[in-house]
Amino acid sequence: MKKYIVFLCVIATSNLFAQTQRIELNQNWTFKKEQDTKWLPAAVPGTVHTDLMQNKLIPDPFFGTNEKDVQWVENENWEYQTQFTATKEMLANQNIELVFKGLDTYAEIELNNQKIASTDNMFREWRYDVKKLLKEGDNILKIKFLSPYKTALPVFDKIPYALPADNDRGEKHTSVVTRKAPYQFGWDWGPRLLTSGIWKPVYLELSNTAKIRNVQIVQKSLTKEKAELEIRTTFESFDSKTIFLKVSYQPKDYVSIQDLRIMPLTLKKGIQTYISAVTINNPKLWWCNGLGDAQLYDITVYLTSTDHLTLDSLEEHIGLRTIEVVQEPDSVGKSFYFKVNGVPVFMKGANTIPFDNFLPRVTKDVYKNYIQQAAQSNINMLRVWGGGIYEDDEFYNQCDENGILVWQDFMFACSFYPGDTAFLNNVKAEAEQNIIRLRNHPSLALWCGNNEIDEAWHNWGYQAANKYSVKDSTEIWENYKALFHKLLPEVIAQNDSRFYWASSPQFGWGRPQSLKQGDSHYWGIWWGDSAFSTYKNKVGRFMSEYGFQAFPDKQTFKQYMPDFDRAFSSPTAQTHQKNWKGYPTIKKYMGWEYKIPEKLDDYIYTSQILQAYGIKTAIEAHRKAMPYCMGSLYWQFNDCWPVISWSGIDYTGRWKALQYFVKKAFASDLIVIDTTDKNTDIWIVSDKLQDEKATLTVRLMDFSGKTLYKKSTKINKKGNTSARYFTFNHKDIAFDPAQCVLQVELLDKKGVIADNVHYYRSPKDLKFTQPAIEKSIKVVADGFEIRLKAHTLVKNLYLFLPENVDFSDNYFDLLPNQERIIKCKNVTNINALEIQYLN
Ligand code: BMA
Repeated sequence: MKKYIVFLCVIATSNLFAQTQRIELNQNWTFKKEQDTKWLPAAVPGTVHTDLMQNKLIPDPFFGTNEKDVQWVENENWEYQTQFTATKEMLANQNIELVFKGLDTYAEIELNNQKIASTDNMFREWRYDVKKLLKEGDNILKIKFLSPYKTALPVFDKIPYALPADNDRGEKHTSVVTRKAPYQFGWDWGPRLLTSGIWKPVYLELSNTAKIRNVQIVQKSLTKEKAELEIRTTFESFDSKTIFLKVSYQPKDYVSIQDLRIMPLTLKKGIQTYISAVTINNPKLWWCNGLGDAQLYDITVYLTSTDHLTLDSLEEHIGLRTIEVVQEPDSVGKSFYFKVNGVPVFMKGANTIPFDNFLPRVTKDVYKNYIQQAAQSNINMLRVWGGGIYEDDEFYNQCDENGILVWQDFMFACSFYPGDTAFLNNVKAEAEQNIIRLRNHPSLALWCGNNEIDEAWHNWGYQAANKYSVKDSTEIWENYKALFHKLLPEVIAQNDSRFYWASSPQFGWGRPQSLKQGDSHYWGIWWGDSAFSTYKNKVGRFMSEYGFQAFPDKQTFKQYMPDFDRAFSSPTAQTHQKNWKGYPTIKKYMGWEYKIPEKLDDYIYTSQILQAYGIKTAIEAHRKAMPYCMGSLYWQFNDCWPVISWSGIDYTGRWKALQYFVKKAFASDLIVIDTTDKNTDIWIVSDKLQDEKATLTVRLMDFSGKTLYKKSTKINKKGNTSARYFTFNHKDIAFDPAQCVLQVELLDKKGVIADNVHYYRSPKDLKFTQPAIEKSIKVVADGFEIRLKAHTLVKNLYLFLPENVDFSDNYFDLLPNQERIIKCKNVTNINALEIQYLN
């Protein structure tokens, strides 16, 4: 986390201060197709697609069927150019580097008509010494982006066999040789949009005497009394002089510097690392969401001259915590869980994909918003899945602040890759840079080599389907091992101390091994057409993927897919569903549980409660099985464009029913209702670390609210445990399973701390009566309160507003005679409120 000095336009900078300066080169950019003559305005950071859109040369690729009309863009070369002024004072600096935080992907860079370099990896940062190339006055920086598809073809064509890459929708699957975000080549929830451009900041970095390259903060020990840290500062010096290295630390947001260590250094020219030690007394620990504060400390390293003039500084936010991945043999297989600060913690979370196809649109505010929504959903872990990008710093900053741990994949997914030296060296540099960039984040929990590649090779028939010769097949697997069993673990060991896991999952699909050890992706539901109830049996040690699709919000259809048709046959409907079995699978499962609606709006709504019901079943089964199972990460948290997908939050930021259900299913206290033909068992899962006294209330009622059975019991709820607390036998109670609902509540002195409901038949077999809903709306300080009540059951009551508003709850069951008050923020027109429910 370098501190940037941002100049909005290039201005003359004085050399009076010797401190390293960064001068953003984000102004005056123009672009054109290589063979065109007219230069057009461009935004940097940006992408060629967003520039073309801005200049009205292509339509919005996210709208209707436009995706297909913009495919030509990937086959062209694009030129970008800017002019900036360099002053005499700027040129007087000892070291001047031109820094690109990210170039997408095949770029040729020229400064003042002199070629500087070619690049070939979107995930790398590029730095060039340009002191000799700059001149006083006007300078011209030009970057030619070569077609990401065509440029890769000659490399691809040299490989004598087909490397699998099933999601790549190009004529040739060049994604396997291109270090570019895999999802951009097409995925089963994403369009094919091969962007080009300066997708991250570009600036000149001016330094004198010495500058910091990076800082590694290593926690040597952590006790209640003290944290011992080692600060490894790597810097480059341009002189042989004596300077000071100062390290300050303070709890984040403290105004005054708490501690400052000053060390004199004698510089040698070149790159060197200096290690200093810092002890923090009475440390406050960093905890993950739900278990305590995510306390951060600011550590700043300064290089100063002997007269205390700052030469360079770098600030990092760290958290003091321990984290372990525990794999101990047990009677079944081997455990797989995370211990944070010595405590086993059940990981509740989701898989993220990139937040847009046009990445520079994902601003700091967008990240903040999404990560805060994850925290509000009681999530304590997000997996940055290997088919996207190493996320922006802000993603990890927000995870640090919100106590969300990150399972970090390297960017390899569902494909095989070449093993030649050039490819491996490119990946090595990519891995080194990203490990160094991310390693000080307390949120970072583990490194994982790839998504599903090991599993695909051994168990999904990738090897068999391609009919490889023994020689080719051996080579492909040797290349796999060179990358994921050798190169990546070695680079990690050199630069970080975190746990490395070669592939997620270790085993998949609910095969016997996958339920006994390692992490597991369970796709028997959706891909294998098994019923939702199968989630209860297929519980492994750490469920890192499982999911089910639903339609996005109906307003998202209005905005991006107005001509979407209920038969799902229109070109728009075909464009916005990327999974070949998507529509029929949703319909098949819907038919098992619900009456299939005729109208599109009803279908959208039903698909959402279907998905929410399915994933709730999974999460409850996973948490109930703790400590056998210690993690549940559903697929998938978000979308990158408007689409029918597995996400809980759609592209426009609107919550599907799933996200409201997840929030409840991931709460610290969870009630799980488990039934057989004979009994109903009530389990409570508590993630709180301490035991608590509570009251458990069980009430079975018919749909008009008549109580058929009621029982209240005092319990001692065990901390960090799942246990059964109550059972009743069905034969003791007379009830019609098609017309009754079981309500279970857990109360402490202050009121309800958890609740859940259960039905003894599928929704399609329930005999509803038409409810009369009483509704009143009150204006409150930050929005509205909607009071709702009905004398008969209202199942899955859905509040809809065309605006993207924040409802405190939605898609909930309004029980007979129960009053619910729903808070609603960010609303301008509450009169547009609509209510929908299941009938
Ligand atoms: C998972 C992911 C993705 C995919 C999803 C849905 O296994 O890793 O590759 O999008 O399944 O099919």
